[in-house]
Amino acid sequence: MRIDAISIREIHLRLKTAFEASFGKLHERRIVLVEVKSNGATGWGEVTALEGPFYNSETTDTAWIVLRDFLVPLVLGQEPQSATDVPDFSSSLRGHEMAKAALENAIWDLEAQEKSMPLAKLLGGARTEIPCGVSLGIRQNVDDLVSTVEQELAAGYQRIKVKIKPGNDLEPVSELRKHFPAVKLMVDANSAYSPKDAEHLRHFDDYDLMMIEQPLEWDDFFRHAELQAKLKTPICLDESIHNLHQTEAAIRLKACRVLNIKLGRVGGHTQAREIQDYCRKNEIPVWSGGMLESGIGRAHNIAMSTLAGFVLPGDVSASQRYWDADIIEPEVEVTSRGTIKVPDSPGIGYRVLQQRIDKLTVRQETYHATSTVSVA
Ligand code: OSB
Ligand code: MG
Repeated sequence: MRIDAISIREIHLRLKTAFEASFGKLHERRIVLVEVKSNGATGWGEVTALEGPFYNSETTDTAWIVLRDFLVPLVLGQEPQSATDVPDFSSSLRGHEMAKAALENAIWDLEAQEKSMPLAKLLGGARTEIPCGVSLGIRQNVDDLVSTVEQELAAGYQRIKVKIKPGNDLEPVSELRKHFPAVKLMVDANSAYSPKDAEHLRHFDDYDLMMIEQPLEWDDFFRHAELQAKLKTPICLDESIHNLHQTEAAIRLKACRVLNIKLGRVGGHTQAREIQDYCRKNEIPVWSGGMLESGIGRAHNIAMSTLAGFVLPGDVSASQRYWDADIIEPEVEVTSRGTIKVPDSPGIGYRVLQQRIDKLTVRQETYHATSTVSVA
């Protein structure tokens, strides 16, 4: 396929309810969408970076610049045999995985459409539905949290993750365990603790948690390994993992026993697929993280979650939990069993609502490949 044109655009989408993590509180998403055209078809990808560099070093605006000034020129006019060739075009660029992922994933969507195949199938996924959990932001009030958990369980979700930070951690967890003794429960610290907190973190061992996600700094495998040796609760790495070789390092150093794969954070489907495969062979359970994505990013997460390594419920949940109205149709819905049915139409499998996206767009730039002139 030839990459004929690439558009980048920024849309604004207001979250139904503000989301608080240890790194801050989010009210509105500024999302960059990437649209790739080839032979009359359009593929879509989403940059999952947040507005500020508080989760990882990328932001909405850095992704815009990296796409415009570096990635688009490297990919425009190329003729990849398959989307797996795309990482090679941008291998000279360090970091900026979320910007790279949006472009690569759009080309995966295109390839799946070209082959009239659901993206999940093109990736090699076998699951026809994926198990789902929810990620709940930090609350000031524990009763609030308990009633939210009640609602999410009633909606069918299979596991509950709560965000924690120092000063708002053991109390909500012990309260939730009291109310929901058998629920699959886990916590996510987003790097809010330091190695000095090891004794404090050991108290989490009393609550039969599935895992504690990213307790320590985003780039510190060594101290996660030291902490894991002191905890019964498995550590799950999120922020630390950007590629396969870091995955290998983390697992061989015993820095974690579970992995959260985020498609944006690891640079796209090609790398995500390799990471989950390595984890499966090394008996490390994997699940799909989320970045408060719109329907386009969510659809890509669903396709990725059909791969064999994704054995645990992910943070991939219904559109309705985030947005008054999503930008795809049908919206992502969750069954009463707490699963999402994997769509079986070609590409990402959801209709992209172009008119609604146009209304939400605050800036857009389109680049066309210069037509090749054959010289006799
Ligand atoms: O650490 O998993 C995280 C949201 C934004 C940034 C980081 C994280 C999260 C979530 C929410 O936990 C996941 C979701 O519901 O999309
Ligand atoms: Mg996390």
